[in-house]
Amino acid sequence: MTDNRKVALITGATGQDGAYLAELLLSKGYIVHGIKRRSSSFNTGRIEHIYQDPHETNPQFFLHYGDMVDSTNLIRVVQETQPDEIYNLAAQSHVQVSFETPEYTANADGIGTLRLLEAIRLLGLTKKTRFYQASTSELYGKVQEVPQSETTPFYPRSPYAAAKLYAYWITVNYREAYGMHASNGILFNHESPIRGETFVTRKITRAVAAIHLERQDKLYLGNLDSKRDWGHAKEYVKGMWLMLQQEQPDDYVLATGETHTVRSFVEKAFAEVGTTLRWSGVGVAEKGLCAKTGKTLVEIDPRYFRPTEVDLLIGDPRKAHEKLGWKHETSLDALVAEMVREDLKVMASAPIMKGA
Ligand code: NDP
Ligand code: GDR
Repeated sequence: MTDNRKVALITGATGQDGAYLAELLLSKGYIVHGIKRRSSSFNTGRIEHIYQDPHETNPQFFLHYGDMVDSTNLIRVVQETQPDEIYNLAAQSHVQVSFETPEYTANADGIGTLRLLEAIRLLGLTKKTRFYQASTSELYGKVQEVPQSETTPFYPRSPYAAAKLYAYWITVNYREAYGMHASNGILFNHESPIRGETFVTRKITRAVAAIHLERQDKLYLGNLDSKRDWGHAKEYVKGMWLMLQQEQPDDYVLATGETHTVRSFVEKAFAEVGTTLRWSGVGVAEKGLCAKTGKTLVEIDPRYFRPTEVDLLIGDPRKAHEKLGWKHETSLDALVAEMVREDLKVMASAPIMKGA
C-alpha cells in the first residue's frame, strides 16, 4: 500500500523525550520508526503503551536495533526507512556520568551525530530528510550572559557538553554546506514522571514518595545551589516537531524563562506530601530536617558534586514564541506536583532502586 503519511525516524526512542515524541507523531498520523539499543533486560518500558506487534495489520510504529556508535547500522536503518524527518535524541545524556565515560560520550553524542548526518548525505537524502538535533542548554556552561538565547556564547563545562558542542556545530555545518534542513533545538531542562531516575528532579520526587511511604529514610544529594530552568518534557517535544515544520531550518531555544535552585525543588517536592523542611549546617554539612519531627530527611553527599558545575541556567525563549508559536504551559509547581503524585503511585507497588 502506498500512502502519503510522513515517515519519521527517532533515535533514542526509548528515552523520556523519544517516548513523548513517538506518541505525538503517531497522534499526527506519522509512520514512526524508533532505534533502540540491545539490552540484557527490557528497556522499552516508556513506549510499551504505543508498541505495536509487527504482525498487526497496518502497523504505524516500528522498532529497529541500533547504536549511535555503529555507522553501518545507522546507514542501513536510514536506507530502509527513507525518513522525511529524523529526530536525533539518542545520547549518553547524564552530565555527571560523562566525567566517568568521556570517550564513550564523545563517540555516541558527538561523532554519533556526524554518523547520522553522513548517512543522510551518502544515501542522497539531503533534500528529502529534515534533521533535528537534540542540543542543550549545557552548551552555555559557565555563565556568559543571562538569560541565555540563541546568540549567547557557548562555554561547555563537561565532556557531555563538549560532545554536544561538536554535534551542534556539525549540524550547522551540514545545513550550510549541503543545504540540509537541519535544526538545533537548544533545550533547557525538561522533566516528567518518566524522567530518568538518576536526574535530580526524578531522584528527588522518587525519594519524597519513598520517604513518605516509609520505604526510605533519607535523600542524599550534591549541589543544592545550582539553578535550572525546568519545563515539562511533553511540551518540549512539540517544539521539536514545530522546528521541522518550518520552511527554513534554524536553531531555537526552548525554555520557560524562569530559574529555580535544586534546594527549592526539594522543598516544593516535600511540601507535596505535607512536609516542611528546615535547613541547618553549611556546605557538605548541610541537612534538610523535617520541621515537625526534626528528623534528617536530606543530606549532602560530596560524591554527587561535579568536577565543574553549571551554576545558572535561565533561557530566553522569545524566538521560539515568535517564530514557532511555541510556549511552555506547565508551571514548576504543577510539574513537581505531577511527578510526586505519579511517584507515589509507582512507589506503592515497586521495589526501591538503588544507586540513583
Ligand atoms: P534519556 O537519557 O531519557 O534518553 C536517551 C536515549 O538515548 C535512550 O533511548 C537511550 O537508550 C538512547 N541512547 C543512549 N546511548 C545510545 C547509543 N549509543 N546508541 C543509541 N541510543 C542510545 O534522555 P532524554 O530523553 O531526556 O533526552 C533526549 C535528548 O535530548 C538527549 O540527547 C539529551 O542529551 C538531550 N537533552 C535533554 C534535555 C532534558 O532536559 N531532558 C535537555 C537538553 C537536551 P536506553 O533507553 O537504552 O538507555
Ligand atoms: P543536568 O541535570 O546536569 O542539568 O542535565 P541533572 O538533573 O543531572 O542535574 C541538575 C543539577 O542538580 C545538581 N544535583 C544533582 N544532580 C544529580 N543528577 N544527582 C544529585 O544527587 C544531585 N544533587 C545536586 C547537579 O549538580 C546539577 O547542577 C540535564 C540532562 O538531561 C542533560 O542531558 C541535558 O542536556 C540538560 O539537563 C539540559
